[in-house]
Amino acid sequence: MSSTLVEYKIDIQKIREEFPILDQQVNGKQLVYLDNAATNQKPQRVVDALVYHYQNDNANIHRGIHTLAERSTTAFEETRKAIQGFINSNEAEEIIFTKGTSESINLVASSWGRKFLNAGDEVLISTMEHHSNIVPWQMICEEKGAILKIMPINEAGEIVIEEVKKLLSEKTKMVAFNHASNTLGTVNPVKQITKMAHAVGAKVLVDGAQSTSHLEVDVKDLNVDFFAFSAHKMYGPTGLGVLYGKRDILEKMPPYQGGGEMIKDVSFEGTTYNDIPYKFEAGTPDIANVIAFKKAIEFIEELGKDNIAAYEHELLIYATEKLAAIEEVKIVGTAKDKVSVISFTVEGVHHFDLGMWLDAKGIAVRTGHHCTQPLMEHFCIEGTARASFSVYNTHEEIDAFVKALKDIISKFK
Ligand code: 7TS
Repeated sequence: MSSTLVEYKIDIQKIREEFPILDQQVNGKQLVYLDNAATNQKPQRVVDALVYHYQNDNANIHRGIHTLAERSTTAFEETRKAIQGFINSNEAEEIIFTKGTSESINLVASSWGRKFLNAGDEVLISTMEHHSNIVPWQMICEEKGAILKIMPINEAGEIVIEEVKKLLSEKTKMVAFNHASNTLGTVNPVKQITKMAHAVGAKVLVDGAQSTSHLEVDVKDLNVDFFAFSAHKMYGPTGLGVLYGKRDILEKMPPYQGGGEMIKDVSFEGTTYNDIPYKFEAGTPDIANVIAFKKAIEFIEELGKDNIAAYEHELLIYATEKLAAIEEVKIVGTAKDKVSVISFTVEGVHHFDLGMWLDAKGIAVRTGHHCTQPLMEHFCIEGTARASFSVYNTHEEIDAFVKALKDIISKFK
């Protein structure tokens, strides 16, 4: 892992003022929230936007011509445009709203897979995928008689590129992998793997659930065919996600679900479907959350991805060094390039006990398999404890976490 410290401009006091939830006692102790890879906290402007929408503008979108419907529709579509800018897609129509990364991947596996996968075709995923980027592919492969293949990883938790080269062939139709691992923190070489996949004619889906709040994401530069992510992991509301897809591919895909909004004309004789993105947005979407999500994007853009990445990298290095110095701690995931996620095991202490004891001291970490059971199997472990940092975390919080961890370890000795 690179320890080069980059200059950043972060006014931590000002940032934390936007997150009143952080200022509370849990079990009689100051809350230290280090479960950001699961979901991070929402700045007040996101909460305010939700309340404002319901108090002032609430109406169903696209269908009404009255003023509230127009206001709601405009605000909803403004978020789509903001996301287009945020990930630098060609057009706002390439942005589809979903319930989250899971639904985005299910949409592609189900719609693209049903049309384009045939018996004997291969889908390539990696060892470090979240279940959301495994199970939908298993389901469609089973249905179509396609074969799921796995890109191996090394002991540091990095995809072995030499092995990927061997796995790719003209049979490979889809390569799906994460931009950053939720369990290991590994940042994967998206551009490199995408180039290799395209060279054999495969499409590429990148699960960006763990990258969009930490790293610069430019879908044009990455040249991926699909990019999936969740609002709630980037300071936005829960239950909302995005699927980016290249227009020419989305246009060839059949609808994912049927219902209102996704049609042009319906008769009992037959139905014509709407244009993208609406073809993939059946039913009333999560209007309020979409509108509030724009504020989360503004929050990230105001701080600047470079600043966020540099500050979080410093937190990562600081915490990694402190944890590595504890004899009983083993860090799982030591890739050169990581987002601010540290998984670890502690000799003699089960990760669930660790999570409970830390919670008793006000410290929130995640424990378990993190929905990456095949990855746990690779490392021959059942689970880990995981500390993950967002831009509002501080060095003092890491100190409190490390001190609590040391206290717990000494009790178990
Ligand atoms: N992919 C990755 C890499 C993830 O980290 C997650 C959620 C998902 C997909 C699914 O996202 P969703 O919004 O559809 O649920 N990861 C985690 C986690 O690490 N702990 O809780 C959720």
